[in-house]
Amino acid sequence: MNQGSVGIAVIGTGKMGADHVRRLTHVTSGAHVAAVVDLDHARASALADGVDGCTAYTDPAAAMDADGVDAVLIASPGPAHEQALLDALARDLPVLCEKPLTPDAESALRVLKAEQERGRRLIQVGFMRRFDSEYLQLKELLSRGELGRPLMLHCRHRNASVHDYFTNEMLINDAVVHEMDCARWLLEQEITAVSVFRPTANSGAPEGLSDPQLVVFETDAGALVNVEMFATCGFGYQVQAEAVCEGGTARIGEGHGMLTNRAGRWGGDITQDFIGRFAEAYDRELQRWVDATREGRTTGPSAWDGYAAAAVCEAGVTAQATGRRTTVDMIERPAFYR
Ligand code: ISE
Repeated sequence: MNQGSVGIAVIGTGKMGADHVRRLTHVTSGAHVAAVVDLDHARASALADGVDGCTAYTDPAAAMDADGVDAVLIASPGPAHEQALLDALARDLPVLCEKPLTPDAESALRVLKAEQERGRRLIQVGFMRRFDSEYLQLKELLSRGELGRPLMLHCRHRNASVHDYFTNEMLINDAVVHEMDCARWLLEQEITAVSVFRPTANSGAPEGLSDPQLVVFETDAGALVNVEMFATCGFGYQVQAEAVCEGGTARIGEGHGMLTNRAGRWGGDITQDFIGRFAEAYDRELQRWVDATREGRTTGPSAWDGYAAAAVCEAGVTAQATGRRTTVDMIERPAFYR
């Protein structure tokens, strides 16, 4: 590491990758972007030009082999993740991989196997909600047990809009996947079955997308989690959760920012996308990853969490397509990830 600063190769320079390059350059301490990678060389070069000492590549493996690259941040589309993860593991490089770990459980298992063969954890999965201050508060409250056993979680996940190419499967794999991870993490329970219900579709949704959808998870300890997933609500980005426990309830995500009174009305702003809503969570996530990497450790959501989410997504997509309650097919958690 150059004077203790972690040199990072950022793979993928779309919305998320570009935002992480900005963050690593201007917000995170102890790290710098040494390389950016994109199949679109012009896009990677334009980004690299704005960062001192950063080189643009089109091949992830070439960037990983470059002098001064100590760690990898994967923000490319999901289907490209497996190869990039295996390349990073083969080079013993710590990785922060945006979700999904990989697009399906079978490929996620290959990644788990490769990581276990290295003999130590190297992968952190980018489930950023685990770093959001409100989610952390809720987690802390549930862990202290003051409210008693959690029985239900009510979740709402609303996007203002989505691209025209957004599909029903993406609604599960791209969006509801966050609730799968949060439910597992908050409740410390595994999801065992998924059901999906579709009310009358919003006529403003892209062709072929049935939106909103109501997704229900059952857990191995008997809790129920319901998720209102509304990807085209039109008014903004909202992520809310309420835990219902034996001794009380706790709710987060109300977005109590500044409230104004004006012309006979009161109100406030609604964030418009996840980059804004979870800005602070992304900052904390990256800082913790860099700090752990500098100490030679890997923390945060693991490849196991990425695999578990992929397995639940598979059940979710089947439940959505068939209209039937679908059980989750998962391997036993290996001792390595306990
Ligand atoms: C997007 O890919 C994300 O990861 C966001 O966090 C999520 O809220 C959004 O629905 C997804 O499309």
